[in-house]
Amino acid sequence: MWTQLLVIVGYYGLAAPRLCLAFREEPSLVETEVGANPVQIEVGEFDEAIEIVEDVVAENPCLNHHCKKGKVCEVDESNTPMCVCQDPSTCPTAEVVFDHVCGTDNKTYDSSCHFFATKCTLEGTKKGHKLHLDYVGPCKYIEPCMDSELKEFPLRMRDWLKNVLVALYEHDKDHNLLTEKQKLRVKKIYENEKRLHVGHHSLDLLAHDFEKNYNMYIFPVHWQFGQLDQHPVDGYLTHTELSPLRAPLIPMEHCTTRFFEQCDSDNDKYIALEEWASCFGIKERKCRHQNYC
Ligand SMILES: *[C@@H]1O[C@H](CO)[C@@H](O)[C@H](O)[C@H]1NC(C)=O
Ligand SMILES: [Ca+2]
Ligand SMILES: [Ca+2]
Repeated sequence: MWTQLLVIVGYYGLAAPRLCLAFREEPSLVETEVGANPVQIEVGEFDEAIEIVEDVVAENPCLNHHCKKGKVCEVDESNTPMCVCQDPSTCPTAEVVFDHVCGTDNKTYDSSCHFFATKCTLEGTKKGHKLHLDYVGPCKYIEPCMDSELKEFPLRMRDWLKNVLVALYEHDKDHNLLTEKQKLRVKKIYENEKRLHVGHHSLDLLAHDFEKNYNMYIFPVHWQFGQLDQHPVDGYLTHTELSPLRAPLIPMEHCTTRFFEQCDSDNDKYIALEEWASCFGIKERKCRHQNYC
């Protein structure tokens, strides 16, 4: 499965903004709506028009008011902006099955918009607190993950993370997916002739390679953590932060859920950098900021 997943990697890498947008529960900028405002687009040369824009901004306090996913901005009688739950029926209709998402309640939602709007209506309840976006696509039967399979999971995923990064590096000639500093680190892996190339490798070989070329795996593991740890950047992954990686993976890799559950070894619902590293067999190192590891 992980070999096929490389296709997604390209996808994951290139479409990362889409995935992030789809699953981020953090305040999404209302800027998109500003951009969509034809008054603004057409101003440009006309001074009068610019004044109109200022009026619009002054009149509509919602333009600069950010609401988190599942909420929309509305003004009350005193023209004060506030975030209220979005009515799910105002969500754009899902066009493809891929837009559907499965909640942790094992219910299929038309889109992530429908999901977050529904979650919002449950805010403050125990049910709402426990409800998360589980995975991409309609709910389906996911076969149980056996202990033996769970043991294989980090070996394959570690190899996959390394391949993801190398693939991103290769694509990066056109896109700026990696920073210069990151490129230098991946270049070392990419150019290392001892690198295990993409393919279906036996577990023995994967384990052997990890032992032999341990250093090649450190950066990919830390890099992925840094990619996910964004809201906020604090060395911990929440369920929402983990979502861009977890949600597309679950339908294809049935051990994903168990793996990340056991990765949270102290069971506090957060995956700390130390927990993450140790899940992948990376020894703890003395570095506070994962970007420099
Ligand atoms: C979740 O729903 C799917 C599709 O309706 C079903 O096949 C599956 O068995 C359900 N899973 C659980 C854990 O109830
Ligand atoms: Ca975080
Ligand atoms: Ca934890």
